[in-house]
Amino acid sequence: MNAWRKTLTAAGRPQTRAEELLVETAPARRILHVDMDAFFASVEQKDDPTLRGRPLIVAGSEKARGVVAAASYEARAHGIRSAMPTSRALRLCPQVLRVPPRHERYHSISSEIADVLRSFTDRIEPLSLDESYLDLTECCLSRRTSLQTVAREVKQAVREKTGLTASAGGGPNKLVAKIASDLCKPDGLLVVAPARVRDFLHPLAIERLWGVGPVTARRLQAMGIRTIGDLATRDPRHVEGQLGRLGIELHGLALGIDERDVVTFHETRSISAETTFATDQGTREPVAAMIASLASEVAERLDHHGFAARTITLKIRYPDFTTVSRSCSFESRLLNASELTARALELLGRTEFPQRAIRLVGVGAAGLVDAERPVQLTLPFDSYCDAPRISPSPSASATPPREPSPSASATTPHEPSPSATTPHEPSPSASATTPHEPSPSPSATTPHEPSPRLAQTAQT
Ligand code: TTP
Ligand code: MG
Ligand code: MG
Repeated sequence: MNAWRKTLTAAGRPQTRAEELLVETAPARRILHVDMDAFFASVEQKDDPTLRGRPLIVAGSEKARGVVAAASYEARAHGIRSAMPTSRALRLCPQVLRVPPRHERYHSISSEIADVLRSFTDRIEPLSLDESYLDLTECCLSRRTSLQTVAREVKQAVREKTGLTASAGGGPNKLVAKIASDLCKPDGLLVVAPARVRDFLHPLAIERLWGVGPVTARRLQAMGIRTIGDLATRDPRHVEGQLGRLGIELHGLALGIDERDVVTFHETRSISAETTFATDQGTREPVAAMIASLASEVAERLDHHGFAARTITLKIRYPDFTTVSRSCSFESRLLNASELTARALELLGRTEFPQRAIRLVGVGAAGLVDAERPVQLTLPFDSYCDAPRISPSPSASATPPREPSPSASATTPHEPSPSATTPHEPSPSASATTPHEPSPSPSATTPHEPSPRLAQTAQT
């Protein structure tokens, strides 16, 4: 990360070709997304060899109106998917074997996987039991090794420790890493070099883009936008006119710009303060004053503990008790109350206030780091892939984009992500408890439709 990247990404996206080139040539991060293949089903097949190679679902019983948690790849060949009613899975493949879930076992394997991942880096962000982001920048640079080589080692180490396969996607940011690992499943490895990011993203269906749920996808399609490339070539002002701030964020992502940091588990602690108004507030002044007061309370507590925050969250409750939160992350430190206040007020602009009055407001700081901790340095060595430079394999990038499965919805019984189970509130991911999409940032428990929030500034 360098000063150019900071300036350009703070502006949202490069304005000229020269700026684009500067972003493209800035030293890139090495982000890896690792996701286990058919996780619960694979654990069952590993533990009981008689289940191997057979269509299998881990699911509640049909009689208890259970749903499929995981389907082996053999079962998927029959069209069976996660979140499908068990009864439907049985209709699609009458010979499918059903095993009830054993959550303790999956948790225990998940911690074995975490141990393996920690042997490569401590910059790990767990998203759910079977998937994590790793920031391998320092690991690659200090070992003078390509991301692809380290990714191969990660897969191998996971396999040796657990007997299970993982798919791994690598790239200069989370967006690319996650899409790459989805595309190369099962047991795949796909590393996208920074210079290939746009070639990689642009042919893909718009639903692949972070933050595009079914409702946003329909709105984009109504604008004639079907692929990520279609969105990238649109005038961002037009997209903003249609979708507001979300449109700008999605447009940046379509250009391959995603500065979100890998937020490690211990950094997901947060400090927050909130208050319920005596009467619902529909005007800006009292709300802004309360945000300023809450922000200074949070800043004082940060100071007291010697913390600085990377993520700020604004929580809003409307009179009907619908609660939403909006976040943004920063790689530079937020040190004082006025910065916190200014950012929280910006986030207020991403809520439905003042069209809807506010019952409760809260300000939270998350992604806490030691205020004294030195900023990570970027070393000069910049090799990304093995030589010769590896681009997405034609077979992987040619894979037809998978339509988002019904499991992407927030109502599926997905395992809560570890970060979502931390007792600290609010979650650094923006969440909306309203059942209506789009929320610009879905809940932390739905890693399949993650937040498009972008870092507003980059590290110094
Ligand atoms: P996923 O990683 O989404 O799926 P998967 O590992 O089964 O398959 P893939 O190879 O496509 O990654 O989810 C991990 C586990 O979380 C999954 O094995 C079971 C559980 N889960 C649910 O319980 N309900 C759901 O709706 C989904 C999607 C997953
Ligand atoms: Mg998985
Ligand atoms: Mg997963």
